[in-house]
Amino acid sequence: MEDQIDFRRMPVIHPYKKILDKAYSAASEASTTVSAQNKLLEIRIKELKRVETANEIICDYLNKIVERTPHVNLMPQYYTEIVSLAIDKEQFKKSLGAVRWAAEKSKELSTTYKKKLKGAQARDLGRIRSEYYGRQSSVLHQIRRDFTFLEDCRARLKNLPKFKEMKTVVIAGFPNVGKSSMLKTLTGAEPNIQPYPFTTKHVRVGYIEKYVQLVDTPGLLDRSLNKRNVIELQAVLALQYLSDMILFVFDASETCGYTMVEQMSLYKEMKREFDVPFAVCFNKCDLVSGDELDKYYNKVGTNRYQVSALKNEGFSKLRDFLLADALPSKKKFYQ
Ligand SMILES: Nc1nc2c(ncn2[C@@H]2O[C@H](COP(=O)(O)OP(=O)(O)OP(=O)(O)O)[C@@H](O)[C@H]2O)c(=O)[nH]1
Ligand SMILES: [Mg+2]
Repeated sequence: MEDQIDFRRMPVIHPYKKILDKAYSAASEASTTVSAQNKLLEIRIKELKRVETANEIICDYLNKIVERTPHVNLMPQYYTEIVSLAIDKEQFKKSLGAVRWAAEKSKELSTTYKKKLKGAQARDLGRIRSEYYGRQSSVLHQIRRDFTFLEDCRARLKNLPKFKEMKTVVIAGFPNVGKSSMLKTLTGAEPNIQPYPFTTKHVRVGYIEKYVQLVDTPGLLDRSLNKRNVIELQAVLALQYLSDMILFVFDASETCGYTMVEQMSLYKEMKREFDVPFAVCFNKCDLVSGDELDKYYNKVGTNRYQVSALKNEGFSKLRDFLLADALPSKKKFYQ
């Protein structure tokens, strides 16, 4: 499945004239290698060689596009939804269908014209081959817009974030609460950074002992859920489809610029929206006293932790909790 949804495998889709130029010049070159004692026979073989070579290059290229382009129908649902935000999914299917059609049509043309060349009078050979070139060019001309469209899709989709199939915890919360700092502290290593298409925003992915995947979304959740733009929606969809758990981060010190009341209301909104287990972290506890936190601490369920990402304090219990149902002995769904 991973291979099928890697848009990086798609070949660059060149303008159709470039493919034709390449095919016809390779055809001319290949024909120069042909020689036969009988001059008439040589001309026939040369023309056959041209048709064959041009067809091989064109069909190989078209088939490569079809084979290496991920098929929308075979993708997991969350991926299809993200793809639909980036491109016109129906047009994508049609354009891929058009390339498949062109590959079949090109094969058919070469068979027809090779037959014609074999049975034709010597004086007609050149004309027949150029008729073949004309018809082959027209097949690619007909799908020129599909080429442009697919190339545009490739450019947009090649950078879609990739995730592994394992327990996935998405870190969420207002901007500046310390989500990225927590990812770094929890996973130790520098996270692997994945770009979102059309934007400078990135998602960061880190791993706890190879068993838990942590996804850090950029500071998106600063508006209520109905006012999102496309990029924000992508992150929300990723949350919806990827997460086995959401780790909601509060900035207990409020230095992020959002009050605890505002943060609590986002937390409640997310609890309503996402039907997955939540764990809650009160971060920046180095800046506040425990008493100040009490009234919020009791409102967030039992999976709650007080930490300081800056000082690397309070993480061992949280780490154990996140690992608890993902370790190999307990793995049920993630292998
Ligand atoms: N005092 C203190 N500062 C912290 C702590 N954790 C993070 N910070 C600081 O808070 C600021 C924001 O941290 P980030 O980790 O970038 O926050 P973020 O939630 O990823 O921010 P966005 O990506 O914009 O949503 C940085 O200046 C951090 O150094 C903490 O535990 N204590
Ligand atoms: Mg961040």
